[in-house]
Amino acid sequence: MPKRIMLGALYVFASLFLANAPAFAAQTPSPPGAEEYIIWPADGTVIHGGKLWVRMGLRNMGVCPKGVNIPNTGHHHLLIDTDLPPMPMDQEIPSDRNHLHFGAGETDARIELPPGKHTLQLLLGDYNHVPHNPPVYSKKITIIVK
Ligand SMILES: [Cu+2]
Repeated sequence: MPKRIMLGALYVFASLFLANAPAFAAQTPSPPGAEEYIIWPADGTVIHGGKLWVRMGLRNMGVCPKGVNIPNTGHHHLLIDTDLPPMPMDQEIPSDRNHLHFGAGETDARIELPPGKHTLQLLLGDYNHVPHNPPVYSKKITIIVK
């Protein structure tokens, strides 16, 4: 029965392919009600001197260091003077001066910004620094450094 053998081989091939496919495409799910928010500073805050603490808040999920894959957790990323990555946000969050990673599970950070207007926004990333599905991010705020 050569035809049956052929189908069997195809089935094995297809299941190998399907088993491997989600590793590339799947994003870590976020639970309903998950919310990122900036505790401090408040929108419109004027900072004198350029150094400030940023306090990061998360509801209905937990903070976990990078590399540790536990459901409903992630680590904070602070986006400075930049927009959210384009949807579907299935790529690793960049690591540069506009995208700070808090991979040790920090929930507050001391940052320094030059004088002027700046935007801050938080984006949660999974153990691989990829945003969840649906993505969990805060409102974007504007602060003024004098
Ligand atoms: Cu990260």
